[in-house]
Amino acid sequence: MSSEQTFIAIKPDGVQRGLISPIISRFEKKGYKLVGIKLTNASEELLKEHYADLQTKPFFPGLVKYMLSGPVLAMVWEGKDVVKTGRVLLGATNPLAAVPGTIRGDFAIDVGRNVCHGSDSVESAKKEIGLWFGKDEIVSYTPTIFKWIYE
Ligand code: DAT
Ligand code: MG
Repeated sequence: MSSEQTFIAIKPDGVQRGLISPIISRFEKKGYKLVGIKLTNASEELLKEHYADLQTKPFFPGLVKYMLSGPVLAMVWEGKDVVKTGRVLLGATNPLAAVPGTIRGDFAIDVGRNVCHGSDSVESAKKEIGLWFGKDEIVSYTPTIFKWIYE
């Protein structure tokens, strides 16, 4: 069993559009374990740090404004290969290029309203989890169904 963790967020458009339950459902049904969750209004400071690698991009101000436009559902999911596979569940950054069956492929059109975020590496997952969550907000438990999910 892997303890790899990733940071997954439902952006303000996803929250407003009532997409919290279908998005969580896909991670749950896959077999991943939810170990942290909170609905939060992110600060501008946090968002600028979260997207620090994009600060020189022309869309950066619009991206921060969008992320400030409402509450974000911040989550930490755990399991085998969850960073890479989590991004497969989300689909391509540009929803028009995202395959049907993925979250962005099914629920979004514009890249600036792509409803969800997922860490792109184990290293950025660690950074993002540390930014969005305190250590006491991450729980540890073993779901009893795990013997039916992992061999
Ligand atoms: P991802 O969210 O798939 O990791 P990213 O880290 O490259 O993609 O970009 C972060 C977010 O910035 C992305 O989810 C939506 C926005 N974004 C990326 N490229 C964009 C573009 N060309 N125009 C507008 N927004 C963009
Ligand atoms: Mg990214």
